[in-house]
Amino acid sequence: MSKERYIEAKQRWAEKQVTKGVRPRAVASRDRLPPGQKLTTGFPVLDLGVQPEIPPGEWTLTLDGLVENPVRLSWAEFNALPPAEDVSDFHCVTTWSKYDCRWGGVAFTTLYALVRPKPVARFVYFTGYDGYSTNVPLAACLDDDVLIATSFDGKPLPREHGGPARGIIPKLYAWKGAKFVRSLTFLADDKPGFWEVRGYSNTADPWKEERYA
Ligand SMILES: Nc1nc2c(c(=O)[nH]1)N[C@H]1C(S)=C(S)[C@@H](COP(=O)(O)O)O[C@H]1N2
Ligand SMILES: [Mo]
Repeated sequence: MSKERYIEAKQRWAEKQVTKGVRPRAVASRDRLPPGQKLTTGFPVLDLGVQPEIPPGEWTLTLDGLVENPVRLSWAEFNALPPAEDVSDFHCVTTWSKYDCRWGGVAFTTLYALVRPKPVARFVYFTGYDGYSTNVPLAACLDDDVLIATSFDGKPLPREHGGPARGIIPKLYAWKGAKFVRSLTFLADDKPGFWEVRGYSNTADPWKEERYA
């Protein structure tokens, strides 16, 4: 190995350690549990009564709407994008929270750079293969902990938790993370999703207890 390659490798390793170090997530504390939430060690499943089975050969992720470069990615194309991993807490509006969820997949920011949203795009509308939908301000999606996740705890995302791929937006209640995700549409105007039209909060900040509108 040349000296340069060695230094590059060491540098990448050091960067990884820093990445780990900036995410200290050791002990449960009251500061960590949003108001009205209870910690669970299990992983409840919430869906619309259907868990669509999408064979990898048929799975696509469409990114369209107000973007310069709309794309429809196959499973292979999606998985060829730079991988991302993040550990975050998961807060469901039905009052359970789960700490230290290790999600792997592709960072929203990677997809953002790929499709290049037009300046007028301010909202993202996520659709699932089960007909689910949810809406999120684009600004909220640009956090570095927002992923389209395809793995949980280092293993392929189980179907009951939204596999092959789901949205994860840790800073909002979990209904904003579309399971079985099929498309992301960039919009100028907000368009309420499945639960949002049924009285759930549009903004969904667990720290402000924005549960229902
Ligand atoms: N496609 C789809 N995504 C969905 C849902 C759904 O019914 N369909 N439920 C939402 C709700 S209300 C919650 S709390 C989380 C639950 O994720 P989990 O089943 O992995 O715990 O998924 C969200 N994403
Ligand atoms: Mo939920």
